[in-house]
Amino acid sequence: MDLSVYKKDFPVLRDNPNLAYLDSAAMALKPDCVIKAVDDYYNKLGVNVHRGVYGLSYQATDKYEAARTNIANCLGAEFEEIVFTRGASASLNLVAQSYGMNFIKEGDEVITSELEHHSSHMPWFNVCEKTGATLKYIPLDKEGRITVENFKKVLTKNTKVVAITYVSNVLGYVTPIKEIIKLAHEVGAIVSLDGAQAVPHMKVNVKDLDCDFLSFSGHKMCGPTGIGVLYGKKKLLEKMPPIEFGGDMADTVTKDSQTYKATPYKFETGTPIIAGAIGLSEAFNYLNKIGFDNISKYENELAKYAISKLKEIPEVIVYNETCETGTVSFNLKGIHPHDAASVFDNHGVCIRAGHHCAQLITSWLDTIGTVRASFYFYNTLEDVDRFIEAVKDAKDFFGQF
Ligand code: 7TS
Repeated sequence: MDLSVYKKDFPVLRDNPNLAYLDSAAMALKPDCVIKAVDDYYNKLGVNVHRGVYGLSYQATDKYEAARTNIANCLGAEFEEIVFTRGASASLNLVAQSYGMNFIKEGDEVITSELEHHSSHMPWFNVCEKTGATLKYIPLDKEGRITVENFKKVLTKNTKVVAITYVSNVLGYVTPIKEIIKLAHEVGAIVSLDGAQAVPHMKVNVKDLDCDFLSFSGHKMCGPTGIGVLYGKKKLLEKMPPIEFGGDMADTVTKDSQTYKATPYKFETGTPIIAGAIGLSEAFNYLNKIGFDNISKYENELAKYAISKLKEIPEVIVYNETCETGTVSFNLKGIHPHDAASVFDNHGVCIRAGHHCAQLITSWLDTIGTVRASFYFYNTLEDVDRFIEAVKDAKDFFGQF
């Protein structure tokens, strides 16, 4: 299977034919169809939704709400269960601020892991600090994975929330989430899933998973920046209070009282991210056409090829040899990841270096950071070869000192 034919759909790659863009875990590039969908909204509509009593505004509202319907269908969710946010971080914080601050109390337990991105773990650290609940960490296995066996060791009848990642942004491991959700539900806990690195790469169906919340960003799945989704089970969203107040979310307002619209609108204060939602819906259509199974298989083939080449270089430490997705984390012995990254730039290879906003796992790996190459379907074997040349060059360059 060769998905690199899709490379032609990306203006940045057409304009930079020698670029090896290996930083899709930070942000995916945007194909023509998504840019056009955003462009069309601004060119042909360009007005606010839910407010105007004129044709253009009705059309903009229809487009915006059609995006919600499409995204709900793609995830197996209901319309009312899709809240548009600024991104995964905003979605994860909404769950913690609304559900956590109102339904968690002293004596309760929240389970998370050292594999988390800061945006998954920190909101719950804050909730526990404020409420007196206890934050517990699933012990990782020797590779750094979350396992069902280790999850059972921290799960108790006091567990009220499990807040974990579906796919790690540093090691690319896939959490055995279905079994974990089942066990969490058996003790009455809810599961808030960080899907930022999962939804762009694999078919995710919330009904099949039975997760309570799922958060992700549009920009990591070929969508625009500034748009994200919080999926929440309707019965949970209905009982959760809003955390932001103002325009569009209010129902009736008097000097003595205020009431709010039903979900999802009570969580979307002010003018929404109209172009973002329309663009994200188009990104879902585009990825669905390529096929999520094809995407995950292809990017893992690229990662496996990269890992096999990296292992031929004795100075390289690979942290996630058994990774089943498209992410490779490594270091060159004795070389700071940021120093190594500077050499990559000279080769036209875009990668990320550092702690990747996941300091718990870089500490666990006993390093200050890693160099991370993250592949997507528009990458090619040639990109991997270019990347390996850059690794060799970095090794030779810093090896002189
Ligand atoms: N959760 C995970 C697992 C992530 O990888 C990221 C972003 C977030 C949450 C936050 O997403 P945002 O869109 O709100 O920023 N991760 C990365 C990364 O790995 N490199 O840059 C951003």
